Amino acid sequence: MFDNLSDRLRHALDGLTGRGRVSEADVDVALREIRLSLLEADVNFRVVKDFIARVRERAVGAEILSSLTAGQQVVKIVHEELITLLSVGDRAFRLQGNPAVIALVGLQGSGKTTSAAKLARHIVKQGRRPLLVAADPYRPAAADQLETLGRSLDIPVHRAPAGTPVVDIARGGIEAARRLTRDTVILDTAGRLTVDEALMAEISTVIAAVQPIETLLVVDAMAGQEAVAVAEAFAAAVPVTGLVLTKIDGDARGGAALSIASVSGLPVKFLGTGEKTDALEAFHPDRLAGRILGMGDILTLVERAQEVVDTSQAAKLEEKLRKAQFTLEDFLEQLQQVQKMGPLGQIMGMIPGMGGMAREAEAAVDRGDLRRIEAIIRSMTARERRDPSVLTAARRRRIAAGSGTTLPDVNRLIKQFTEMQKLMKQFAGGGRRGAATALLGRR
Ligand SMILES: Nc1nc2c(ncn2[C@@H]2O[C@H](COP(=O)(O)OP(=O)(O)OP(=O)(O)O)[C@@H](O)[C@H]2O)c(=O)[nH]1
Ligand SMILES: [Mg+2]
Repeated sequence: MFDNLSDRLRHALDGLTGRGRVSEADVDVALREIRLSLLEADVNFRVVKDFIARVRERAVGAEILSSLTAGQQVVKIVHEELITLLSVGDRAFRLQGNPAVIALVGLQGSGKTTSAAKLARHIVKQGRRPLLVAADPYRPAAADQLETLGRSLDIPVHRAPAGTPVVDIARGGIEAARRLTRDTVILDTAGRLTVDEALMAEISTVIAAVQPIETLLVVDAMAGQEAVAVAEAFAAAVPVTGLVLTKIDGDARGGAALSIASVSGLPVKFLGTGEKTDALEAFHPDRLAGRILGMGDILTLVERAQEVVDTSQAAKLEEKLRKAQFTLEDFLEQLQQVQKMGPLGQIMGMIPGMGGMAREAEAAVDRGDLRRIEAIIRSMTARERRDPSVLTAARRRRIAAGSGTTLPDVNRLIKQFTEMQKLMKQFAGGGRRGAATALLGRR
């Protein structure tokens, strides 16, 4: 979502860091470019105006411009002000109460049901025992959707017959949680196409009845400035405690994400970064600011890796690399681990200095390169995976047909893999660092 903005901001700042001395006029040129890129990213114009004014005030201070590192210092100021802009309100996510009640509210299609499941998964990791409650009495399909998600996560879902008043569903959910000794209730409420009185009245009745410790407003970041207006309308009617910004992975321009907290006064607590239930991140202003300015976000990357990488498996892999016993089977396993961490482009964007290459990786994924490799390996027998030297022309043709690829695709993969194996053998004994470099170099 922030690619374009990120490119432009970095370009504007390069103009400052790529020189010795920096004058007030240089700062103004950069600020003009920053202002335009923020506006083009659909950031609220008042927010942009204040932001630029704050950066300018701090940057043209005499001590800074006369210093030899003026350019870097201005970049630092932009980074800090970006963090300030995103740091509105209290972002703590509270889970007090027995059970702790969390309500998700928002317009239709904003991502409430998906986010309910994501949050449930998120808190299970913290050792909680959530119960999902389908508090949408209008569409049985809505409860079905939540039930499916709950089943996939092994988290129970409470639902009530169609037409049950929503307050009764919510209360029933809380009773069910006590009965089932679940310590957290996540209420997935119904949405409407636009903010209307009936929706607000219904939601405020439910909120008043069950007093959630967190009432999270789910907003679709793709809606741009409209999302900001929605947040203001909800906040006026119900005691919203925070925002979940969804579809951050989309191709909208990012303006909503950057201005919503500052305009609405509501803290962003979570970001939805994909359709799957693991695509939820706690919101960290410093990390997002770093990502936008191309400084990377190693912390989020490490967290994701820790979540998905099985450490015993990693140790086994290391051993295999060292002994040069790495097979196509292991390679497939690695591909899957990387994919579990999320879209490749997203991952690379978090590595400092890799922002630019992220696009290339994404293109490789779009071309289906990874999927093709996976399909090819899956179409092999266990023996073939362990020892590609048995792959005769006839077998390769069978694999191509079975994986929906072509013979040249299969040949290329095997050739690459064999070369990689050769390299690894050379490096075997040279320590795992050598082997790892060889591996990465061949990818
Ligand atoms: N790409 C992407 N898609 C998302 C994200 N969150 C939700 N979606 C998709 O958005 C669509 C709507 O999501 P739901 O969770 O059903 O939305 P809802 O608010 O519950 O919708 P109603 O119950 O109809 O009001 C689904 O197709 C989701 O897969 C996200 O963070 N990224
Ligand atoms: Mg829903």
